[in-house]
Amino acid sequence: MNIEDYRAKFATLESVSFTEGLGFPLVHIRTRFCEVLISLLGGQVLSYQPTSQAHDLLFRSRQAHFEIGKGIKGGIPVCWPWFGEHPEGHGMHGFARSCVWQINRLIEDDCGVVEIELGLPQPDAVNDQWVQTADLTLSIRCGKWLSLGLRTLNTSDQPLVLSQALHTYFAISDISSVHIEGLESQSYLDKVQQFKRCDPSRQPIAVQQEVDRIYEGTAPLIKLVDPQWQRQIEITAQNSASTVVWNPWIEKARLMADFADDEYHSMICIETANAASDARLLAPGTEHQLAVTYRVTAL
Ligand code: TA6
Repeated sequence: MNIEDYRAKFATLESVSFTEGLGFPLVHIRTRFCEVLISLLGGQVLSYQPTSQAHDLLFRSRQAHFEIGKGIKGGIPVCWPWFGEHPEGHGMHGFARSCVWQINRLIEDDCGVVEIELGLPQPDAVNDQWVQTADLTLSIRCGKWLSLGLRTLNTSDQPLVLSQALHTYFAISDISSVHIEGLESQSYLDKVQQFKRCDPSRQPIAVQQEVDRIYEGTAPLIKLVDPQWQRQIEITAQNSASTVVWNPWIEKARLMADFADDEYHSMICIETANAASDARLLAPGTEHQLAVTYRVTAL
């Protein structure tokens, strides 16, 4: 469907509009609770700002690329059907983040909460790196809170090994003044040290250098505390026992064409994942849903 088809199909929803921003369909949602921007390229939430808040929850690079085959640096990229490097060199974080998704369903409930379900066109039809068949949908619930559910159904007759993440880029006042609570007791694999397994820090995480870690066995509730913006974001995960924390810091930021040199100050990724030993095995005909809710509260 093209943008005119979506406009016609969802014409009765006053809180939803469509534009062709940056060459791809964008869905704008504006309700009494929040404003949300979703790109069909990547099936990616780019912006979520509750009406009660002065700042967006999500960061997006001013140098982000909007091209089929490339990920958009910011918002909530979907890493699927693998997280990180592919063992046979098929590129980072799978291909779902760089394909154009379709809208399966879009409704506004009686309370004014908008729910949209996106679907990835048959993966085997969009990418020759993928020989398996699976259905992938992303449900996004836009209200006072933002909830996402990424559901994979193995439609093949072979078991499916799935690793994935909702690679969320949070906007922050400054990297020097935020910290993360809820990961103090977890060991982690440190990508900066060739995935060395490191002991728990026993204290909240404050970032003062490049951080690229897969925390293992993580608890469902993690908090991103930002005293300067007087807010904290509660991240509540379901069906995830691994969490990735990433800030590229100075040198890595300079190496990325789609990320400005100074932007490491204003973002941190906290990614709800099924990564490393938390990868899942889906028997034929079975499904798995990775889910997360983001809730902002005042400090
Ligand atoms: O999730 C963390 C990470 O895997 C980092 O290692 C870093 O490279 C980042 O994702 C961004 O990856 P990208 O392919 O979007 O540049």
